[in-house]
Amino acid sequence: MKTRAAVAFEAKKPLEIVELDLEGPKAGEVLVEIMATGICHTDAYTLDGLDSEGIFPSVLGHEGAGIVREVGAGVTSVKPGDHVIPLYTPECRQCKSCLSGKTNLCTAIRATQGKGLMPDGTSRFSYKGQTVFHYMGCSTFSNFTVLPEIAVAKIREDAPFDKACYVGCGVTTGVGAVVNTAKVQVGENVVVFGLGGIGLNVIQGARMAGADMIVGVDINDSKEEWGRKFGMTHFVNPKNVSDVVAHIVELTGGGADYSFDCTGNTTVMRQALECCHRGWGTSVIIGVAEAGKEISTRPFQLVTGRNWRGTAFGGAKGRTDVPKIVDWYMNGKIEIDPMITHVMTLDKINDAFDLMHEGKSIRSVVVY
Ligand code: NAD
Ligand code: AHE
Ligand code: ZN
Repeated sequence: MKTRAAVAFEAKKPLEIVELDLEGPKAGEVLVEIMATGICHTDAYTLDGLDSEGIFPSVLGHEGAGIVREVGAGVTSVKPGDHVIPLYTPECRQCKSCLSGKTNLCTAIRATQGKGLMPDGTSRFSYKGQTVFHYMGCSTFSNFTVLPEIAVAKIREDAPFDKACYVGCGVTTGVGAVVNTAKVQVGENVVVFGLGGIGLNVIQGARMAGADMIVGVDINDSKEEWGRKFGMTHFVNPKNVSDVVAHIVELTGGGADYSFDCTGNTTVMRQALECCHRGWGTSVIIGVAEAGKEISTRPFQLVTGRNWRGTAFGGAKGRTDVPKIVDWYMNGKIEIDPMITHVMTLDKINDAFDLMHEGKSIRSVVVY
């Protein structure tokens, strides 16, 4: 079949809207009509050529929601008509990682996914006879996409696609980092670096968990108002203080119980670790750093009890947790609507990247 898609033909070039050829689902795969997709900073990072796994030409996008239109042989967990969210972190429930109960990082298809291919080692997308690669196993910047059955979460049908799509990455990543990874407890102090589409979800996750102080840190002053809408109690612009770490340690009476990097900047990651409380503070890296970057700190920071860890997709097990997070939204436990600042059609998708780079959007959503 044909599908309209925004294709990343080359790094650092705008996406081009073209009609691609799409092969139907093979055994264990499903064809999904994407109804809406968010644009996450990770899409921009790959398009900007900063991703060591970046492959071109490819169909980016990993924060979508849609409807199953066709299923391949052997598919049993979803059927045509089901509403689903594509999962860049699948959940096979059979691999060593899934069975461990210790991680959400299913390894069933990670190797082919990282090469822009379906589990059988081929791509379903092509343009004028040339292969176009998948991205993060999702490729939601295409109106239709093919996904492994283990990489779709079935969600309730009354959830609006243009909001539910955000659960496909940003909401789950931010809220999940707080509740699944850090397991923030009532009364604890939280510091969030980077108040964008992810950081604001960390803030609302911390509010939901009953955190006491929720300190937001951003170099863009306009983010103060945004943070406060979702539960931030204090704001710090590092440009206005001489030493951001010392300032936060003072503000929190000794340091954060939990800090979160939502910037992808390795200097910020160090600050996030070092503003943690001596003896127990834990810093969670969410931000994705560009290829070649490394983190550093004095080992003394860890010797004296600070913990450094990371999280992907908020530690959420996709097929199990994503439907629950959609329920949280539908039941009013978490907010999504105000964070979606821009809605556009696919032909305007490059505007979403400009708005993000200019710090003018929280989330842009493309509706098909
Ligand atoms: P975004 O562009 O919406 O937000 C980034 C925010 O960081 C902006 O408000 C910006 O002003 C702020 N910022 C930039 N430099 C800063 C600095 N030096 N100090 C303080 N604040 C600074 O991006 P997003 O969509 O929220 O994504 C944030 C990061 O999370 C990206 O690196 C993205 O790739 C990553 N991410 C990771 C996961 C995961 O599973 N680990 C999932 C989604 C996104
Ligand atoms: N490809 C990059 C790493 C990118 C990365 O860390 N991705 C996150 C999700 S970001 C969503 O916006 C993730 O899930 N990581 C776990 C995984 O298995 O990819 C690189 O450095 O090569
Ligand atoms: Zn993302």
